Formats: sequence, C-alpha cells, structure tokens
Amino acid sequence: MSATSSPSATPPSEAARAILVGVDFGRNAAKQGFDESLDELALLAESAGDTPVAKVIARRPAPDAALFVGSGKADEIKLLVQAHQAHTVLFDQAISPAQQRNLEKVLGVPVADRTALILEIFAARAQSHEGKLQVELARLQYLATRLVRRWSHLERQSGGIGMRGGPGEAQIELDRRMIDDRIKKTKERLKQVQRQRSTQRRSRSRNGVFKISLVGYTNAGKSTLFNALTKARAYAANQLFATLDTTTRSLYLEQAGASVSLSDTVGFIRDLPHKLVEAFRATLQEAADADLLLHVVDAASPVLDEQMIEVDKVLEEIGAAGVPQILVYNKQDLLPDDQRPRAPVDALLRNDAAGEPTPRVFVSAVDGTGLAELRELIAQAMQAQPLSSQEYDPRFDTVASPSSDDGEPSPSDPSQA
Ligand SMILES: Nc1nc2c(ncn2[C@@H]2O[C@H](COP(=O)(O)OP(=O)(O)OP(=O)(O)O)[C@@H](O)[C@H]2O)c(=O)[nH]1
Ligand SMILES: [Mg+2]
Repeated sequence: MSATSSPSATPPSEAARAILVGVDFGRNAAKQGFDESLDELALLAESAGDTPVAKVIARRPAPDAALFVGSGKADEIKLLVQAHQAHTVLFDQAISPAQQRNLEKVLGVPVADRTALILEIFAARAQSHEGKLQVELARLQYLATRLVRRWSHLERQSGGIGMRGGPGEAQIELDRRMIDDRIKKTKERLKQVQRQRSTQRRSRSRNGVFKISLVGYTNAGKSTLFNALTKARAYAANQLFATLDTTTRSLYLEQAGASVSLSDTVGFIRDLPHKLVEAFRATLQEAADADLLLHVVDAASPVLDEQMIEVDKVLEEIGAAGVPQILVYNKQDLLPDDQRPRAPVDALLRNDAAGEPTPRVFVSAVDGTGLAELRELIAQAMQAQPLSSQEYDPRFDTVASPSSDDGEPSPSDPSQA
C-alpha cells in the first residue's frame, strides 16, 4: 500500500469528476451534521484530488436502509452521473458498507463517504514515518470492514496494485486475512516508533519549556499563523488537512523574556473518523501535553460556532479539555468593516466553561494584525501558570537541546544555587 509522499494533490489529468450528495434529515440535521452548502464536502473532494461537478440534496426523515437516499433519489443521481460522465459519487454523511455496495450497483461508479475521503487525504499527506504508519493503520481498519471499489481505484492512482471493478468474494476472504495480518504488524511497528517519540517528548518536557500547541478546525490558518509567529515555512494551503505531522519551533517572546515551544499539527473536522482519532492519538497527544492551546478560529467562516464545538469535542476526546486556551480569531482581513471587532482583545464566556471567560484575540496571520497582542496574551498566560507541569526556567531558550537522561538536576537548576 503506497501513498504519494508529496503534499501536492493528484495531477489534474487524474482528477475524477465527482457528484456530491448530502442528505437533510430535517429535525435530526444537527445530529447528522448536515451542511446545506456541501462546501466542506467540495473542499474535501478537491483536497483528495477530485473535481466536484454537481451537488444533490436529498430530504428525508431517516436514512434508507438499503440505499441511504432511497431509490427515487438514487435514480436521479444516476442520471446526473451519466449526464456529467462522473467517475464517483461522494456522500457527506457516513454510509454503511451494505449501502455503499448497493449504491455502487445502482449508480455504476465507485461511491465514497466523508470517512473514506478523509482517509484518502491523510494517506496522501502523511510525511513522517509515524504519520504514514498511523494512516496505514486507520486505512487497514477501515478496509477490513468493507468491500471498497473506490479503494482499488485509489491503489491505481497511487501506483499500487489494484484492479478495476473490485475484487471477487474469494479474493476478499484472502484480502481480509492479509489485512488482519497487516493490522497486527502495523500496530507493532507503530508502538515501536511511539516509544521513541515519547522518550523524546519526555526529555523535552524535562527541559521545562512552556509548551504551546496550535489547534483548530482544518483550514483555519494554523500553519499560516505558525509561520507568521516563528518565521518558519510550514506548508500552508487552501486544502483540508494540509498539515498532518507535528512541527515544533522555538519562539522567543520579548514580553516574557523567554522562549516557548510552539507546535503546529493536524486540524480537526466534524465527524473525524473515530479510527483516525485513535490512530493519531500519539500525534494529537501533543495538544493534551501542552501548557497552553492557541485555538485558531476561521473568523470569516459562516459556521465558525459549529467548527469551534467540533474542535472542543476532539480536545475532550484526547484529554485536552482542561488545557487553558486562547481563542485566536484569524482571517480578520476577510471581514467587512462593519463586522470587525471594536477592541483587538477581549474575553469570551463559553457556554460550557464554568466561570472563567477565555481570552480572545482578533488577528490576521496574513497581514500581521493582532500578532503583537497575541504575543502579549501568551506572556500573560505564562505568568498565570509559570510552574504548571515542570520547573519553568526562563533562561532556557532552545527546544531541541538534549537533556540528561538520568534525572540529575541540570547545572542551571536554580534549586542548586
Ligand atoms: N485572508 C486570509 N487568509 C488566511 C489567513 N490565515 C490563513 N489563511 C489562508 O487559509 C488557508 C488555510 O491556511 P493554513 O495555514 O494552511 O490552515 P491550517 O489551519 O494549517 O489548515 P490544515 O493544516 O489543513 O488543517 C490558506 O489558503 C491560507 O493562505 C488570514 O489571516 N487571512
Ligand atoms: Mg496546517
């Protein structure tokens, strides 16, 4: 199973024309995560290398057991597939393996849902050894549950072996055993890599550096902000999940007279496949271990509230709900004048937060607005919890320096003076 190693999207010649389908379950919409515009699905499709050519909205009170959308709507979609000579149909909600099989029979083209798309994007983006193993594990676990025609189409795209039209039953039985075997092996390899990683992380935390993680919905501008703050050149693009691996840089804060470590990592999305959260737990752990989270919000998004809720959900899931946050409302440059905030900094009382309002700053990572205020807020947060998990030594100013492994106090340890 090979994944392309460059972050670039599939070349246009291979771009598959895709029909996008969303189902509005009416009153249950919120639970089912309905997005009328299907904008996010379109961006997911593009990020996976497909070209959306048509959108279909179906309305029904509950999913159809066999076809998810019901047979009338399926016929309508089939006509669209033919009219646009589409290669694939993408569903905004999760569909079951049986629904997928039935739909593929009716529509005559591979069908995928959000989960499959997200997995595809992750597979194409993973750069580090650990990231690739994590994606491989999630893909195998997903693969183990279904017959996926689109998957073989994918294998072709990424240069692996695969066959058109999907495997036969005997082949599937074989594949299944092979997959189980590979899941076991991948888990073992991952465990090994993660042992090394946690040793590294421990040695970093023993250094007593104040650790900050950028978190937020995918495409909110985390990497752009990371670059603006650290003068780094992390990959930032108008794609979902442009970043998969964690990048950490040291950042000197004049206001605090000290350096902090800043990490940029994978973005969150609604209905992040659970297996993926599980597979990426080690990467996401970075956020849970942080002393402070910069929760980056795309202030220009019409659905920013929903996105923030989704981010909080994932933070909860990885045990980072208790880490102090600064809300960073990014992309201010995109807002019309009458929607700009009156003050560059304020605090927001969040629904579920008991008591304490969360500091909020309005920035533009692109034109630099509000970055000085953000640095000031970080310095204040450091003062509020200078000795959180470890001894905080303000003289320390590099992230990568090795620390002694034997637990001996370092020569600069103030308690030794
Ligand atoms: N106008 C404007 N665009 C921005 C700003 N910050 C980021 N962007 C754009 O938003 C898009 C996403 O930015 P990224 O920094 O890649 O976002 P991210 O949160 O790292 O996204 P993932 O890594 O995909 O989760 C890019 O096209 C950026 O140029 C901003 O302040 N203003
Ligand atoms: Mg990024």
